[in-house]
Amino acid sequence: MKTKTIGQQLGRSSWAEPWKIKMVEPIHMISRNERAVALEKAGYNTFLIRSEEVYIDLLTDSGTNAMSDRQWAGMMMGDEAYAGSRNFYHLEEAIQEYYGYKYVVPTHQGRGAENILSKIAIKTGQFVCGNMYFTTTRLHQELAGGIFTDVIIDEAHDAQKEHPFKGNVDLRKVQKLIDEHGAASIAYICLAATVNMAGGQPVSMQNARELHALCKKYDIRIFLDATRAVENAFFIQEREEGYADKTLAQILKEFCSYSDGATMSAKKDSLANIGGWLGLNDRGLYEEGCNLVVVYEGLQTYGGMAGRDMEVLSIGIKESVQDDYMRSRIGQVRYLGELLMDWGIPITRPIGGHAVFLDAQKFYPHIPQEQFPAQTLAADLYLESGVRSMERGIVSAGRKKETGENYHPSLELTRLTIPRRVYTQAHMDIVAESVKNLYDVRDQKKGLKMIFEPKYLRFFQARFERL
Ligand code: PLI
Repeated sequence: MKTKTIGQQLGRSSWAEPWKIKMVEPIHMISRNERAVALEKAGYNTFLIRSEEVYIDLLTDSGTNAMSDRQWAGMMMGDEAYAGSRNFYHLEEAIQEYYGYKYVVPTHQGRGAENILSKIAIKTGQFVCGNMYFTTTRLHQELAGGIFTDVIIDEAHDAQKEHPFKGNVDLRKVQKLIDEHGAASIAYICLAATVNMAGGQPVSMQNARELHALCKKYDIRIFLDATRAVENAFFIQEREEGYADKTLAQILKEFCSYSDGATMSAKKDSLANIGGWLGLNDRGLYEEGCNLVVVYEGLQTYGGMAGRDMEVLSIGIKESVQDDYMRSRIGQVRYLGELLMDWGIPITRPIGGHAVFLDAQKFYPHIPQEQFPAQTLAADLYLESGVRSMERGIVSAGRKKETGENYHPSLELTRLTIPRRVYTQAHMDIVAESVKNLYDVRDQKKGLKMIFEPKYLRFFQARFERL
């Protein structure tokens, strides 16, 4: 693995953001007693805590980005016509230019695109291969009658294993499925870049290229989950032979060229607070997508977004592929991760793109997975410090569609997700110190019991009690 530190790439010893702050939003910390009340009221689920009760909010990087002055200016240029808004055409042009897809169906956010793609591209009983699952993505695939099959490399299931491209697809797993069931049994490959549930781990260009060649041979389509594909491009530039001198924009375009289309949650990479799209190269599929977008999202020229949202997005796409921006983005995530590693705190390795994932099974070895160690860790971190994180383990994994049994994922993680352009290095210091303080008293902590479980995506609304 060719690794240069962020500082080395910049020719200096540290990294810094290529922007300065123009507007601030006050935050404050409520008392420990108040946090204890808030946590109990929220059923020990950090999704159910009010934002005002949070000090540093690392729940998610989704829709939590700070916009640039250009994006705020773009908001004033919203064309709020019901049909044919000029902002849609700006967005369409930006997607065509930077992601390379011919046709664009706008949606209110990523899962809107997942719903439409699943409905138009999956027949009941078909397999949908993925490089690990994502919660909303798998649910839409299953609701459309698909059978999700994990084809990520084995290394991804071990939080401690070092691998430069832990998000890679194991082509032998795809080939085996083809050999056993035939290519027609596979609806498509859902290729996520970078892999959220594996710890923000990237896919290499070589892997995408080889997957494309394999799928072409058998006439199987590949749809990219492009939600964090620019972050993926950064890792290719940093780690893969032949890409150090290419721009992120060039890498992104090549990466996308190995797919037939993409679903996008623009609330992440694209530096917006809302939005999504489905990109397609096939005219027939696009027409089917247009049929459904008017049922679930809105007209094919707004798909649930206001004109101003689409303008913000088209500007955000251009800002997201700026190399110096992305270096500082990943640099901040790495800064936090390295502090934690220096203190011997177990995290998923290598440090990924959008978040630092605490390895909850190693953090709380005395709490069995049935007692939700990652959920417990998220609750305890909030209680001790006001820092909000999120469970990415057995609660998020949910139940098997066929048997109703719990999945038992090998990864039991608590995610410290870094919003883009929002927090400073000093905030990262506070977060690291908070985790360290909790780590020092980890033996005293007890697990949780689930007392309410919703039917779908239970991690959002489930409630717990302290054991
Ligand atoms: O939250 P949406 O509907 O805009 O996007 C769904 C979605 C799809 N793919 C991936 C990889 C995601 O990470 C994703 C949403 N992620 C959230 C909300 C997160 O906190 O990670």
